[in-house]
Amino acid sequence: MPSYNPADVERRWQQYWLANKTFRTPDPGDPAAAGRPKFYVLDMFPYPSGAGLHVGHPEGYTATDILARFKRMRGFHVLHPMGWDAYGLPAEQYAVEKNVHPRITTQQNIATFRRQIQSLGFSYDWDREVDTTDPTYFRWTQWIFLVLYDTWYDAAAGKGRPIAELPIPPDVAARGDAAVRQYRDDRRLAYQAEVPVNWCPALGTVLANEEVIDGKSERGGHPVERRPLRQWLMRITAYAERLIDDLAGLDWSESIKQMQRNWIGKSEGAEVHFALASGGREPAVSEPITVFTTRPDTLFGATYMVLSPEHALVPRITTPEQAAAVKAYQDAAARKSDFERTELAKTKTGVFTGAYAVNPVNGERVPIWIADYVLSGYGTGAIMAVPGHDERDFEFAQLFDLPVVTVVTPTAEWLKRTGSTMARLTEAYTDDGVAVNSGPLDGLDTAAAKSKITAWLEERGLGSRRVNYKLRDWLFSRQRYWGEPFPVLHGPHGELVPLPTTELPLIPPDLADFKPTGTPEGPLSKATDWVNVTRDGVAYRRETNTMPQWAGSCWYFLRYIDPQNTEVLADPEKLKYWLPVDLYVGGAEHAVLHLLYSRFWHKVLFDRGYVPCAEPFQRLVNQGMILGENGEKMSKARGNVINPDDVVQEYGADSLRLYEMFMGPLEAVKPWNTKSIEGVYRFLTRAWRLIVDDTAEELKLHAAVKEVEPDKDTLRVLHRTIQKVTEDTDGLRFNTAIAAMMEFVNHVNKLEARPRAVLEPFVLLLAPYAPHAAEELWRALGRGPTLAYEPWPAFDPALTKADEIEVPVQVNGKLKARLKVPAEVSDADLEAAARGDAAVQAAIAGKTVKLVKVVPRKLVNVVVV
Ligand code: ANZ
Repeated sequence: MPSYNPADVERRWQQYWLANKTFRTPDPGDPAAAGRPKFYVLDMFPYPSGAGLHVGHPEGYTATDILARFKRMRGFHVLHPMGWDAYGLPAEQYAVEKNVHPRITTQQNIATFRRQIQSLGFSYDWDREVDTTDPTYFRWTQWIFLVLYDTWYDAAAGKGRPIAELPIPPDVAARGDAAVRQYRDDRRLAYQAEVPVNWCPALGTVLANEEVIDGKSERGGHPVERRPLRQWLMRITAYAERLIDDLAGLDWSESIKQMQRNWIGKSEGAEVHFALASGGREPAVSEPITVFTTRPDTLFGATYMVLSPEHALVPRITTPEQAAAVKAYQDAAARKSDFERTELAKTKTGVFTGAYAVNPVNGERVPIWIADYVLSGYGTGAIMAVPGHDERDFEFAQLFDLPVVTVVTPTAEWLKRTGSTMARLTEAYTDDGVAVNSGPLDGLDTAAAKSKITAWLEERGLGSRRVNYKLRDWLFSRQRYWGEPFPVLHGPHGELVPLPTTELPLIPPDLADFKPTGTPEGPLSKATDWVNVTRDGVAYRRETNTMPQWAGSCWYFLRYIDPQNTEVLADPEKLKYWLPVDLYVGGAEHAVLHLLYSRFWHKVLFDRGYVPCAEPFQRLVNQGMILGENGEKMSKARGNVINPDDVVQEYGADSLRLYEMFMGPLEAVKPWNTKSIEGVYRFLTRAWRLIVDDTAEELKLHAAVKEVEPDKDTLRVLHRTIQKVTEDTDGLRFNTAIAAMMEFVNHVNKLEARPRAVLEPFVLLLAPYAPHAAEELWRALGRGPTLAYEPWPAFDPALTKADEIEVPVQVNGKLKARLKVPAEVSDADLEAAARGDAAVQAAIAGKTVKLVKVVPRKLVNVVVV
C-alpha cells in the first residue's frame, strides 16, 4: 500500500462485503425495500465442471454485476443471485472412471467455482445460492414434474388444466376404469410412450434430439443409433403455438426469436387420407394411410407414396415377395441418424412394399415405397410424393423410374433456364404457380388451389386442414445415475402411481457402481432395496430412469426468489413482486433449448396458477463468445485457454472485469488480447494516483486533491462523463462508458489542483465497473463505510454544453463576419456556418469560391475569384 495493490484491496473488500452481507436482498415488504422499484438481473448459472471457471463466464457475470450495482445506486431494489446447475454427465463419467461419488466431485467443483466467482467481487446475495443437486432444491423439481403429470392441455381454452378436470367421453367411461385411466394418461403433459430414441451405446443412455449433432452425441462425439424404447416425454408440442406467439412481447434480439421460431418450425398444410388399393386381392389393411403435406394443391401430381421405414403399417401392407427386402432396408435405416437420413445431397434409397394406394382425387393406383428420407417423427411419418414439385421426390422418381406429372405451371423463364418442357421436367419446380393437369383446380394460383382442395377433402372426409410443428415432444428420461429420480411408482399391472408430495424429495440411493448397465435400465435399477417398494401389501417398482440436466435449470430463477421455503416452491407474493426477470444474460448456445424448455415449464406453472406471468425472461441479452488470442475458439487442444485465476493474480479482478467489458460490445465475438489488459490496468493505476498519495505509508489523499471549485472546463468534462457513463451503462454499452472514464482521468490528471467535487462523483461512476478499487478510493476520500448504496451522481444537461466562442470569417483576407458557435465546433460545422452567414453570402455573390480554409476554432478564410 498506498501504491495500487489490487491483491490487498480486493481481498479486504471481498471479505467486507461477505461479512457485512452488503448485498443481501431484503424480501419485499421489508422496510429496506419500501418505495423502491424492483430489478431482477439474472445470470445463466454455470455447470460447475472440473475445469473451473472459463473467461467466458465473467463476461456475462461482469455485465450483470455492473447493472446490479448501478441499479442499486439508482435506488432500485435489486435481486442478483448465483447458483449451480450441478447435475450432468461429466461428473458421472468421472465417477465411472475414477470411482468417486459424483456428489463428492460436484461439491469440490462447486467450491472451486464459488471461490473463483467470489474472487471477482460480484455482488451476489450469497444467502440465495441454489444447487440443483441439493434435496431441498430437487424436491421442487420433482414437485413440478408431478404438476406436469397432473396437467392436460385444453386446446379449446388454450391452457393447461388439472387432469381431474379432463372431460371423459361417455364411450370411454362406459369401457371402465382402465379405459378412463388410459384416456387420461394419453393426455398428460408428462407421459410415457414407446418412441424411437437416440440411443448412445458409449454413454449408455438415450439423448434428446437436441443433444445429437450430425449423428453423434453432443458430449463426447459418440455414435448414436435409433431404437424404440419406453420413455418419459413432455408434451411441449401442446404449447408450440403459445411459445411462438408470446415471443412478440419479449425484449429479445430478433435473431434469438427467429431461432426459437425455426426450432418450433410451424408448417401449415393438410392431412390427406389414401385408401389401400386392392391389388387383385382384398387390401390387407382397412384403415387409410394418412400423409401430411404443405402442398395439397399438388395432389393430382402425387404419383407414389413413401412411408418411413418405421411406420406401423409397413409390416402389415408389405407383400410376401417384398418382405425380405423391406426387412433388410428397415434394419439398415435403424442404424442411421435423422441427420444422415435427410441430408439433401445424399443419394436416395428405398424399397417397394408391393402394395398400392388410391389417390383420392383421381382414383389412380399409386405404389407405396419405404425410404429413409421420410422420418417417422415428423407429420404422420408418411408422404404423398409429388416428384414434379419436390426435389427429394424428383430425385427418388428418377432413380426408381416413377412417373413425374407437372401440376404447377413453371414460369417461361424457368422452363428455358432448366431446359424443361411441360411434359418433361428436368428438375422439380418448387415455386408457386398456376395449377395445371389438376381437374377442377386448373387455372387457380397456389393459394386458391390449396384452399379449394382442402375444402373438397374436408367435405368428403378425405382430409383436413392441419398445422404441423417440427418441434417434437421433449424426451425427458435418461438412463443415468446423476440426475433427479422420478417421483413415481410402477404397479404390478403396469399402472403408474405418483408419489404423494409429502414423500418428496425422493432421494436417489447411494450406489457404489455408477456404470450404465448398457441396457435401457438405468444404474438405479442396481439398487434393488431402493427400487422395490411395498405399499399395502402391493409390490411396486420405482422408476429407474432419471431426469435430464435441463430439469433443474428450467426453474432455478424461481427458487432464488424464496430459496429456503419448505412449504411451497416459492411464496406467491414474492413471485408476484420479483417476476418477470428484468434482464437475463448468457451465452447464445442456450438460445434454443434451455430457453424453450424453461418458457414451457413456466407457462404450465402459470396455467396452473403457481407463477404470476406467462413469460419468465422479459429481456434477454446474449454475450458474444471470447475467442483465444489467435482468434480461434478457446480449447485445451488448441492450448489457447486463459485461466481467469491467472489474470486476477497478475492484474487483479477489477482489471479483468474492466478488460472484459472494454474488449468490445457485449454481444460481439471478441478475441482475447493480453496487451489490452495492461492498458486497463494502467488506467486503474492512474485513477488511483489521481486520488491517493502513493509515496505515503498509509492510505492518504494525494496532496493535489483540494477543496476547490472546479473550473468551467472541468465541470463540463465531469457532467459529460456522468451523462455518458449513465446512458451507456443503462444501454449495456460498457466499452464506451469505460472510454469516457479514461478521458475524464486524462483531463483531471492535467490539473494542478484536483477538486474533490469532481473526484467523488467519478469514484461512484467507477464503482460498478471496478468495485474494489472504487471502494478503497471512496475510503481514501474519507467516505464510507461502503459506496454500494450511495446515490448515483446526477448530471446537469446545461453544464454538459460547451460555451460559445467567436470565430472571424474573412473573404479574400477581409473581415466580413464574426460567428458565434459552440466552443467545440467541428471544421465542417464552422464552414457551413460561414457559408450560411448573410454578410459572407453578400461578399461572395456572383463569384466562384476557389477555397475555404478553416483554422479549427479560430478562423475561416474564403477565397473567391
Ligand atoms: C407433398 C408435397 C408436394 C410436398 C410438394 C412438398 C412439396 P415442412 O415445410 O418442412 O413442414 N414431409 C411430410 N412429412 C414428412 C416426413 N415425415 N419426412 C420427410 N418429409 C416429410 O415440409 C412438409 C413437406 O415435407 C410435406 O409436403 C411433405 O412433402 C414432406 F410440391 O407433400 B410435401
